[in-house]
Amino acid sequence: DTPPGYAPLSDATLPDFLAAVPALATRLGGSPADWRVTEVGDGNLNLVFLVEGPGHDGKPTGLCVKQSLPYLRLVGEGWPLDLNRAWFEQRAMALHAAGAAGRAPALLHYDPTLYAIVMERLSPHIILRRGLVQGIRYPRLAEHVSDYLAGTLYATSDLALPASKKRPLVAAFTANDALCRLTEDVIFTQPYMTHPHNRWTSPQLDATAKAVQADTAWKLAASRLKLKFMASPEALIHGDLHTGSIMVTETDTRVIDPEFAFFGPMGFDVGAIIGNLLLNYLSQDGHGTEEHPRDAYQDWVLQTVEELWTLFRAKFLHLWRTSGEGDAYPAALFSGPDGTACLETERRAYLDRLFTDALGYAGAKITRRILGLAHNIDLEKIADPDMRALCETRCLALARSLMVETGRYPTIKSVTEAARHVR
Ligand code: ADP
Ligand code: SR1
Ligand code: MG
Ligand code: MG
Ligand code: MG
Repeated sequence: DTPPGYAPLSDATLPDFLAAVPALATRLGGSPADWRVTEVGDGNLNLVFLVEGPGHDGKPTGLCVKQSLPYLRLVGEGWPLDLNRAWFEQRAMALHAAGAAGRAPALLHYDPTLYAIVMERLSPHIILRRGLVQGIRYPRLAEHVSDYLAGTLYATSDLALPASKKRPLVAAFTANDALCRLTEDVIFTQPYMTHPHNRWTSPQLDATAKAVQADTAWKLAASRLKLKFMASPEALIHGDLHTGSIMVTETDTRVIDPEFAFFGPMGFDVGAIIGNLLLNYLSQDGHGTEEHPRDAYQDWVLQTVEELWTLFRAKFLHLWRTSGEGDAYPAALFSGPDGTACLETERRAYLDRLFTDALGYAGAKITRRILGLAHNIDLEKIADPDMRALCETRCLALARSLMVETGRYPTIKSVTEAARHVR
């Protein structure tokens, strides 16, 4: 059952929907009959349409319309899913834009009856993961993603927001229960048990998947990370910040798809992107050829991981030093040189804990893409199953170590060195 007035949009009905919103119709230009609609959704959950109109002054203009389906698209109607995820997505887009302006598509309109978001169409951007699989470099990726992470996470945390402003936001996003539970199930639970949703490269990884189910230390680490995910409303996190949620050109970077947003641990977002980049690094041996080796490209991926963390840490610390208005560390308690020094030590310790969290989550995000329900093209596009399984085995070895032996990684350099040497 869907709410009154809701129906999935189609190429045929979309022009009428847009025509009824004057600002959108004006932006597209011409008349609805002139608008070209294509459904491009390649994600796991929703419908996504791109619409192009003649615009003004002969300059064609596009829009992107994203609509919730009443089920999980990847699986089909047999897996119902809360339509309201679109509301959380557009609310997160608006709140995150305040902390990280320009790092996401502009939000243009929200229709609460159709659960449809209208946003800027990104062009000629492509999904980062696709670019990484092709071996394309993005020189500003670390700078832009660290801007997004530091800006969104700091601005929605207790360090920046007075408690009276943050608590109502935490309450509102607590209702994104369906998507939080999806993450809890498919990332932190199912990959570690026998479950019909799971799949892996078989028979090559059969023994590994079985061993994971008997690996108490690994299961404990996954459950501890899950507990932190459930019980740490640190900031409004994106909640699904993998390399398929970032669109890029060589000079621009935009984050899309924050439908999993809720107040959770900051390390989950930071770890998601680091984990996806490490997975991509380890998949490159399956894409390189003698004619087109990927060794230099792999170096660039790891350099990006290092820069991303280093820049994020510096930017987050800078924001905290220069614009803290939260209630947790009242300025009156930390006046004078002693207070200043001890607050700085506190800030650095906070970032050290965040780093540890991020490494654990990076490992969990890698593991789920190899043993769980939803996989990544980085590995899926490796046609030879033996080569794919070799890359996946290395991914799992690194992932387990990041989750179980997190203390072995005091610096981001120690993580990238481990990725280089994992066998
Ligand atoms: P899902 O929630 O189903 O994963 P996404 O938000 O990730 O949906 O979008 C699915 C696809 O639609 C993306 O992979 C991308 O190709 C395209 N897309 C999404 N948003 C935009 C946009 N603003 N501009 C252009 N293409 C977009
Ligand atoms: C059913 S699992 C689908 C996955 O796709 C989304 O993008 C999230 O990563 C989710 O875990
Ligand atoms: Mg997506
Ligand atoms: Mg999504
Ligand atoms: Mg190599």
